[in-house]
Amino acid sequence: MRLSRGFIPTLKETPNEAQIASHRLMLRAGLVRQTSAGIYAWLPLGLRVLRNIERIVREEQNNAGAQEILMPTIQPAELWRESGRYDDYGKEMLRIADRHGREMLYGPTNEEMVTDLFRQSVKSYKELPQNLYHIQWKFRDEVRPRFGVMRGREFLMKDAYSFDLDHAGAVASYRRMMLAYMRTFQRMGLRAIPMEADTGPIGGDLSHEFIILAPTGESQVFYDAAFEEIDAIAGGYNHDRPDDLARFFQEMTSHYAATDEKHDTERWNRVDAGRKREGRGIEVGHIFSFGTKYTKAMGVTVAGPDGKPVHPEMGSYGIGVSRLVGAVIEASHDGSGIVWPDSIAPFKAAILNLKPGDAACDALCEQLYAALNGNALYDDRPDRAGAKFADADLMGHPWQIVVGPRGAAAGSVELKRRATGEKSEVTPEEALRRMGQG
Ligand code: P5A
Repeated sequence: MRLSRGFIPTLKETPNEAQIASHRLMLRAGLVRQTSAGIYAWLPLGLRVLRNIERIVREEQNNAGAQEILMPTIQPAELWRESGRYDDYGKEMLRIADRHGREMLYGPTNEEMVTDLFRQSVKSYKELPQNLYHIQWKFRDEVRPRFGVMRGREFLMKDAYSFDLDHAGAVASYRRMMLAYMRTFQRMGLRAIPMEADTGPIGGDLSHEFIILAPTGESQVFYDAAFEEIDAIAGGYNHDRPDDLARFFQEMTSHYAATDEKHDTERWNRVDAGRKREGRGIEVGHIFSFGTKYTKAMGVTVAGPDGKPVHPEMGSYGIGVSRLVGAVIEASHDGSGIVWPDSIAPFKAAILNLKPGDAACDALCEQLYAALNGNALYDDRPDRAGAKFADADLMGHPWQIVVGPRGAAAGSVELKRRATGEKSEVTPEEALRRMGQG
């Protein structure tokens, strides 16, 4: 993308309404704009990040054996009457009527709808287990939408739903998703910690929140430093091996970790003083195992091995896809702007042409822009160098390639790594090679 033609409305001033760094930076770097309270439009730069997060989430869900579907945002009220949640959900649910006066709602989550889809098609235990997910917009009329996309009213969620014949199967599905989640967050450069949680309106008796640390987090968290050493990717856990899943789950649940809601001072006091860690946390995912809550309420059975009807056991597993954009920024920014992890950056590099119109600068920039094959934002604007440096830092591309007239004449560029600030004078080929693009 050429910045002179791009729709990337950056702001010099800090917007008044933004209280936390990620919200300020998302507005200033031109990622999103608010259209109503807690509702945002995603602009080109922000949408590229959102899509990158979706891609990682999707790859890890598929790897774990979940199958992607796409359910609608609008749901019929009857389904929610069946489960008993239509009234329970209260004012957070956006209720609407169609032209025939039928009660509908904008889905805050999809347990009922997926259970209904399952009920229509699955008849035998032989078709189990199943895990279905989608990445779809949700609406929750939050009392206090705030912090930009972190607590929005309309937000993008990945939600998966598992169906198993028995409790042992449901436990394996739960653990498989926990592993997929830890891998997902790690690939985004985040250290997430699973913490036991309340189940709220989703229900059930087993649930973990995935919390990442950031000073602006909504809850106080307490955890054992052992979590800082866990590597869900290098650990070599296989989703399909029950022993691996058991070993992984043991590792995730044997050390102390709790939010203030579930904090147990007695157990906390037993943690070695040198290993106690405390801070604020942001919930980026939440998984639930609720057995037969929905299959019973909605009368769903499959024929079991002995021919008798069985209520399948379910779990549901959520990731806050749009919230993650803010959460990653909270975890990775500095005084000059965003510092994107390579895996989700909107562009791999910014190419800064310090003298547009200079034949050598233009030619070299065009050459680099072509070599980066859609993965670069080319700052070809006729602005001063200072403004270009500031915008590139603000937008946070992992690499900056600075092309000035002196270097261009001599066949060199300046390559800067955004995360460390490290700069080097190299040939264009060497710059591409270092970026893993040569
Ligand atoms: C799990 C999947 C559920 O809804 N049903 C389907 C279960 N869980 S949850 O914890 O309520 O939400 C899952 C994740 O969605 C994100 N999230 C939000 N993101 C932005 N704005 C909001 N208002 C919001 N509410 C929830 C969180 O990351 C949460 O972990």
